[in-house]
Amino acid sequence: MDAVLHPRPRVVRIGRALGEQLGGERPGDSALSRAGRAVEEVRVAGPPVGRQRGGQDRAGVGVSFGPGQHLWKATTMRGRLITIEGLDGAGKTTLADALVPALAARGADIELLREPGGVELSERIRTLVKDPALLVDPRAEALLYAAARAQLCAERLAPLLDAGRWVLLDRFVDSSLAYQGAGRGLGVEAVRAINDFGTGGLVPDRTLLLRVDTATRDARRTVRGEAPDRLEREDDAFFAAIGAAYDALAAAEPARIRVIDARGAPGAVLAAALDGVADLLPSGT
Ligand code: ATM
Repeated sequence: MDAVLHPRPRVVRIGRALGEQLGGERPGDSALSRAGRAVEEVRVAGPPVGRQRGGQDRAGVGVSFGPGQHLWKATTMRGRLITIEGLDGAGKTTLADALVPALAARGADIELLREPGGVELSERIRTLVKDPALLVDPRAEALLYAAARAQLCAERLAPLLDAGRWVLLDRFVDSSLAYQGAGRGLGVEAVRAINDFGTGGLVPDRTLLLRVDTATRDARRTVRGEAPDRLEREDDAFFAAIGAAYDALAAAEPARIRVIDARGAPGAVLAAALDGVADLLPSGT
């Protein structure tokens, strides 16, 4: 999938040895051997490409010619992973509900998922981590979010992306980096490490970071009128640390993370979000 650390062409070749390097899949099992997969690209390459992505490069076929030189035959149209991030009250849900039909109208075969959640185990973990009656140590909290994410990746995300679908995901690893890494003070790199383990290193193609001021957040949460969950009971310093961490992540990865001013009306936020993913859309839309 293109949703990876190193945005290189997605290629897989025929040949048992190579197939095994690309995550252990045998040639006959490849997703491209199934019907209806579009071919994206043909090229010649030297050393194995995508090995570092492990099982993420399983779709496709190709031909190996000999030591160090291979015809990387075909790549498949892979799905896209778009994530939405931001503090509670930033308007993630409102944006997600509008963005799905807007992207579908522009040719994306898209599914909306949320974190923690999206599959049974992860939804149950969601109930646990939000429960104000539970004592949850910060490290346990980080591991619970990572476990929910690992299950979502294995059970739902990877199959959807492998099948060429788009996924709009309400929160992903950046939430853990900001909330557990910075908010809980566990350290961004420590939290990144457990999430790399959980996701196999999956990185979104694009992340839309909704930024709002505290007054706007408070007003929106008041309108919602819901009882605060376990995390929402934290103090201002907790959320200030999370906001600062999100800003630092965006500054470190400007190509992936697009910051959106989410103080405005839903239509304006949607327009900014569409602008933020325009380059990923099928051409001509
Ligand atoms: P939502 O209510 O935005 O879906 O998220 C659930 C809570 O879990 C949210 N709480 N607040 N405020 C953010 C928090 N969360 C983390 O702390 N770490 C994570 O990795 C994720 C995905 C969510």
